[in-house]
Amino acid sequence: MSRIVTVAAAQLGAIQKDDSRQAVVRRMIDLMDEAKRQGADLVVYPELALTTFFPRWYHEDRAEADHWFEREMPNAATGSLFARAREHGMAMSFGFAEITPEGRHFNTSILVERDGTITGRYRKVHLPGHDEHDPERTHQHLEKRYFEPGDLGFPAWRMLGGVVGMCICNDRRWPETWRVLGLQGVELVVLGFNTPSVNSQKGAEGLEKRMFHHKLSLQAGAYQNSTWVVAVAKAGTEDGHHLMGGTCIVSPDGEIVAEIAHEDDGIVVHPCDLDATIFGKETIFDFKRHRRIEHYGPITAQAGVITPK
Ligand code: CDV
Repeated sequence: MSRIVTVAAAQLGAIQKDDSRQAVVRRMIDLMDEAKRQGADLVVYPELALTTFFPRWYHEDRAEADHWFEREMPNAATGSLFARAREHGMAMSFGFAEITPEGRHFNTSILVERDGTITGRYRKVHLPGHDEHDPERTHQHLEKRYFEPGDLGFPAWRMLGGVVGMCICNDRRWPETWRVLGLQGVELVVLGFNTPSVNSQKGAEGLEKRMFHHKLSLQAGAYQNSTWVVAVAKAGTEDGHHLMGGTCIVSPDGEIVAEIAHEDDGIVVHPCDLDATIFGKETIFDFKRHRRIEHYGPITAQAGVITPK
């Protein structure tokens, strides 16, 4: 039986503060229709796909940001997206800001089966940025103000004939993310990102360097865990703030096999052969044979650095 999953990475261009969820969902449906025309089984959208990247805006009263959050999924704004996915028999993944019935806030992404069932939910673990207004920065990045760290770990799910995992944006820079997914035999990792093209604390770190770090992280994560990776940007200039593109699909060998070179709405499609993950998993990255867990204690026992005396 073929284990080829044809994946569409569906990049969204900028979403302005005043753009409605309904307008964004229409754009997502257009991308999904194109993905269907190109034979995709799964369409992957970015982090916080339904709104502008609102953590750049400081509100003294955190509750003023609550209107960017979704209280249920699907909901009135996204119902048509779920309906179209069901019509196409297409699985999908997208990110959104989640507020739970208990009032907890998370940066979340979901995996949705071809029949519209939500199979997987992931809540971003590695929240970058800060939680108070920081006048030293060229722009704010207040994820730590508006979200709690995810409480679900890094699960993986059986889906589309393989093992699929998710992470979100900054998570891709952390080898711990990839290895926890790798230890579940993940064959496809999908992730969305919103990455400002300049470091808010180091102006000299611009687009070129940031793109390098982005691809370095994805390619290392893919190779070292022998998994496909689909990484999808929200790109372009949102209310004067530039987000880089860099949407791409990476093979289990760590090679970029498809990418988008612009910053607008658009898709790139690739047939991902899940069996291509087997060689790496059975040889150089056969974890059971080669990992030396007796030496890895500090990875879970300490967060910060302890230098030698
Ligand atoms: N949305 C993000 O998590 N962005 C971070 C930026 C702030 C560095 C990222 O890792 O791309």
